[in-house]
Amino acid sequence: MLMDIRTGSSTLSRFILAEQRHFPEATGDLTLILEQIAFAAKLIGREVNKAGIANIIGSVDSFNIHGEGQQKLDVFANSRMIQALDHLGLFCGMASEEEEHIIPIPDKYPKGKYLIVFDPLDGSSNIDVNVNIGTIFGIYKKINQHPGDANTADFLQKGRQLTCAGYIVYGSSTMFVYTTGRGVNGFTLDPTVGEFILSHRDIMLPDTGKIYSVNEGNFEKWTPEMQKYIVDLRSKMDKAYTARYIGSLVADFHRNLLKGGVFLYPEDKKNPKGKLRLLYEANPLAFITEQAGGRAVDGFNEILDIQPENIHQRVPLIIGSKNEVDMYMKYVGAGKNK
Ligand code: AHM
Ligand code: MG
Repeated sequence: MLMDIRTGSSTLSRFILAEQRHFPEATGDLTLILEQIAFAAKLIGREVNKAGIANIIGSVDSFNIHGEGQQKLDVFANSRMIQALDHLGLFCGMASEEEEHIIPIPDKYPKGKYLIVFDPLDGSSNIDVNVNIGTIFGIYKKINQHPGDANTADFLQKGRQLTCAGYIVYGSSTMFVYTTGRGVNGFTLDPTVGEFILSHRDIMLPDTGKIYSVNEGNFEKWTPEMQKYIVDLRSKMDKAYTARYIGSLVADFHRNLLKGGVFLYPEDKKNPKGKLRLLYEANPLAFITEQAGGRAVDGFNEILDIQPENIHQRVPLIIGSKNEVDMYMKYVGAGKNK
């Protein structure tokens, strides 16, 4: 799976083009979109890397719609994603975790058949402390038969209908990971040439892993079933589980994708519907997870089968290696009515 980036010399562009040939009906649109996202990621990654020296760290005097203080880099990342994509003539609308309403395509540009949802800078509470953060995106086709701009209803598609999903993690290196439903591949940015190079081909999540990732500070707020699951993971299972929690979903997810394990952000007394967002976070990562052989649930349903009711909907997220997620479902009583 892990390739030497000196010998595995396929660039992201070359790889996408080769993939496109597997879809005879492909127009090249998705290729262009992914290249533009990669370009936005390079710009965001550059700002992330120089955040400490560019006086860009810190809050701006605004709050996003969830009431969280927005960081300057959140604002930067959000606008870079929009600017990279709005002019292509391929989208009829965009939705961002950072914006209350759907983002229209400016009138001066033609409209296309795609919709994109994104979390421009996930894990933003970690910006100030030099910890890994990321960008998450999902791409759909408009299925409702109306011309022109997308409306909110167009975004309320199940994750199962995703055409493409991916994320970028800004870590010790910058990595771009995506799927179009034909497996999951990862690309590492070679900063000396400014290209994403195929470094992780056909990523498969181990069926079981020994990592569990959860904010255990919430223990007292969890349901008894959730508490029992974690207590048993810690003490009674036949192998030694180990806890790893960064507090940046993309980074926690990425580590577990490569090493195996489970990430959990369940419902709790403070967040009765979970904390993470179905459209911007859970669905794209669930698509990647299923493509890599893993599983993602909310405790009752597969994440990808949930019918969204609004674009900023939160959802409990339990995601990762199949065995650990199956085990969670046994503990919380899957199948019972909510
Ligand atoms: P955000 O930074 O896009 O708002 O994402 C929310 C973050 C996730 O990256 C992470 O998994 C989670 O919130 C951590 O929450 P907590 O600090 O409650 O453990
Ligand atoms: Mg996020």
